[in-house]
Amino acid sequence: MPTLHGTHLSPYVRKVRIALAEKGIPYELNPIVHFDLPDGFEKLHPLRKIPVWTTDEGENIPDSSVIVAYLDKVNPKPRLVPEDPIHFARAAFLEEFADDALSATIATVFLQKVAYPLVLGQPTNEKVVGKALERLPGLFGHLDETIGKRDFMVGDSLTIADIAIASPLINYRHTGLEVDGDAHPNFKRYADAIINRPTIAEIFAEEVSIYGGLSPEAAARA
Ligand SMILES: N[C@@H](CCC(=O)N[C@@H](CS)C(=O)NCC(=O)O)C(=O)O
Repeated sequence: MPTLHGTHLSPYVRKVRIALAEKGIPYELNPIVHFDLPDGFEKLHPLRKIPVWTTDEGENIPDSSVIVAYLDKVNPKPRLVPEDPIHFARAAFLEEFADDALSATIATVFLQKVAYPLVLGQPTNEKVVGKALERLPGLFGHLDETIGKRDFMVGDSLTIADIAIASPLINYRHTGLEVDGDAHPNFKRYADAIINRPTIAEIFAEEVSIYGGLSPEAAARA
């Protein structure tokens, strides 16, 4: 069986897991964390990052975007990377937007509010959280404008753009925070719907069952 290497809580690993769930591809998860990778992991990923996908033939495919693009070629149903050139360009940019600015900003909040206190026993640095939270309205604002009244970011079905955006939103939800519906009503409606999509809701519920309530706020809300 193919193996996906990387912890559930990485937004990049989760991107691949959502794509695998949408396509109904069976796999094993090797939930290693990026700050404690085994010796020799550079043979799987030269930059020692997660995720890596190991095929049945023993080919190691690094990088979430590359893995999803590969899976879309070997198992195109449902297609997640649009074929139409303009739809492809819009989805590829939104994937980059989510992987870069959105994931990095939410990761700062997630590490400070969840990972450092729970895993390392370090207190949350509220100043760092505050600075990261100042960047979010600009990012959510772009997504609010892009989604408007539609259900999907590109075209009329789920694409890699929606998956890439949903993934860090789950980390955001693990911190106990929600998109502000007064400031970003379109994006709030979209975020709630995408996180409740069965494949994504199942992955979110599995993470909560493995890692517990994560943040005190999330535990109080559950
Ligand atoms: N562009 C990469 C980003 C992967 C990435 O940065 N993963 C993090 C974990 S969430 C990591 O392995 N970081 C280790 C490092 O940067 O050294 C992808 O989409 O797979």
